[in-house]
Amino acid sequence: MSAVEANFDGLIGPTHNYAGLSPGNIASADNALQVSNPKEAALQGLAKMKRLADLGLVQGVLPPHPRPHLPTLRALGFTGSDREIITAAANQAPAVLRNLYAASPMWTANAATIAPSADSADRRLHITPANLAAMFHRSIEPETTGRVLKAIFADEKLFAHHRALPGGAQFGDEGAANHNRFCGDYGDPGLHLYVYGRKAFDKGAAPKKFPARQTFEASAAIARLHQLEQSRVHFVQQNPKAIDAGAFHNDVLAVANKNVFFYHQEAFEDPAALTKTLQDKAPNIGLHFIEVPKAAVSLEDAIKSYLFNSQLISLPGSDKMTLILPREAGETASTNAYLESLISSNQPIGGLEFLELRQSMRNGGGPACLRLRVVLTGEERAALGGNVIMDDRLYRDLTAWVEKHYRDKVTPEDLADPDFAGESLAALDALTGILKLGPVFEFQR
Ligand code: SUG
Repeated sequence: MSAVEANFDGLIGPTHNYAGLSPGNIASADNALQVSNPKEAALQGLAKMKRLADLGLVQGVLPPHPRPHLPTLRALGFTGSDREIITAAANQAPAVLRNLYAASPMWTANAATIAPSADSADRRLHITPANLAAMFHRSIEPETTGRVLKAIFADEKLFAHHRALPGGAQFGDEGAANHNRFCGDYGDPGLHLYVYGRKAFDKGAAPKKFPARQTFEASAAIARLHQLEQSRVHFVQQNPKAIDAGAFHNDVLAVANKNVFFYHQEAFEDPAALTKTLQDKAPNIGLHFIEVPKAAVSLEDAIKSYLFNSQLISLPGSDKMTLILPREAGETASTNAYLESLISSNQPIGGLEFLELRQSMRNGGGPACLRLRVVLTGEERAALGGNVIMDDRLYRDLTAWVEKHYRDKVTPEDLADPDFAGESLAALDALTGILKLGPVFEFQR
C-alpha cells in the first residue's frame, strides 16, 4: 500500500512563556522567568510548517490548548468568575497558575503515539494520546489532545483511538518522542523501536539526577494497544547517563526515517547490541545506522545544539534524505563540523536545512519536538477532518490570526493579569473557526 509520512505540528499558543517547569530539560531551567515573545514563536512555527509544505510534504497543524486551564483551577478549589479565579490563583498559588499557563501542547511529538495501519492487526491506524504524567503542566494535555485527534482522524473504520494510559508515574508515557519506526517505503510493514527511561516495577538502571519520564510498562502497553506483531517490536532503555546529561526524551539524541537511524553514541548503553537486534528483527528493511561518535560531538554539545532533534525527511523525487535542523546545530562548532563531514561523505543524508526556532528552543523544543509523524495511505489522507493541512491559504489565515491575537512580549507578571487570560482564550475560540474542528475545547462545550 502506498503511503506518505505527514507531520502534524503544534501551533504555538498565545501564552508561550518561560516558567522553568521541566526538571531535567536544561533549556527550560536555564531560561526560567525570561521574557517570551509568543507572536514571534508562533510565526517561527508557522514558517517551519510552510517550509515543509513547500518542500512537498504533507504538513498538518494541531491547535494550541486553552491556557490558562480554568477547569483545572476549578478542580483545585478556585471559585468565582474567570477573572476572580486568575486573581486568586496568582495570589495564593502562583506556581500552580504558571503550570496551567504552559503552551506545552506545541510539542506534538509528545501528543500521542501512532501506529500506521500497515502494522496493526486490524489494519486501522492506531492513536494513543500520551498521559504526560511526569510533569504536572503537561499532564493536563491528553483530554484535549484526544478530542482534537478524534475530530481530525474521525472515521472509525480507518482510525482507532485509545484513551491515554491509566495510572500515574508507573505508566508515564511521553508519546512519539520515545518511539521510532523503521520501514522500506512508508506503506510497508514497519519495525517499531520503543525507548524507555526506566522500568517502573523492576529494579534496574535508572538516571540519578533527572526524571526518566517514559516507562517500559507504558511503552509495552502502547505496543499491545496498537496491535503490533511482537516480532516487529523492540524495547530498549535510554542510557541513564544521557537523561542525567539533559536528554529528557530519546528524540534529543536519535532520529529515524525509513531505513536510516541517526543517533549519538551515548544515546543507548550498548548501541552495537541494539543495531544487531534491529537488523535481526527486520533483515528485509536494509537498516543503515549513522552513529555519531562522542569524540566528534560530545553528549553536552549534542544536547545543547539539538543536532538530533531534527527532522530526517525524504523529499519527493530525491534519493538522499534531508535533515531539518535548528539553527543552533549550525552555530555549535562540533556539530557544524560533523554535519559538513556527513554530507560530503557517501551517506544517505545529503541535504541540510536550518530553521530559526529560538522561541521554542529556549524551552527545549526543537524541530522534531514540534511535530507528530503520521503515516497515511491515500484513503486515510482523504478522510481527514477539519481544515488542518497547510497550504498557502491556511498559512495566510493563521499568520493573520497570530498577528491579530498575540502579544509580542510576555513577562512572568503578565500571568497574573486576567486580561491576558481572557485574550488568550478568545484567540482560541476564533481559531476553531479557521481550523473547522468543531467545539473541541471545554469552554466551547
Ligand atoms: O516537556 N518543555 C517541554 C519540551 C518538550 C520537548 N519535546 C520533545 N523532546 N519531544 C518539556 O519539557 C518547558 C515549559 C516551561 O518551562 O515553561 C517544557 O514543557
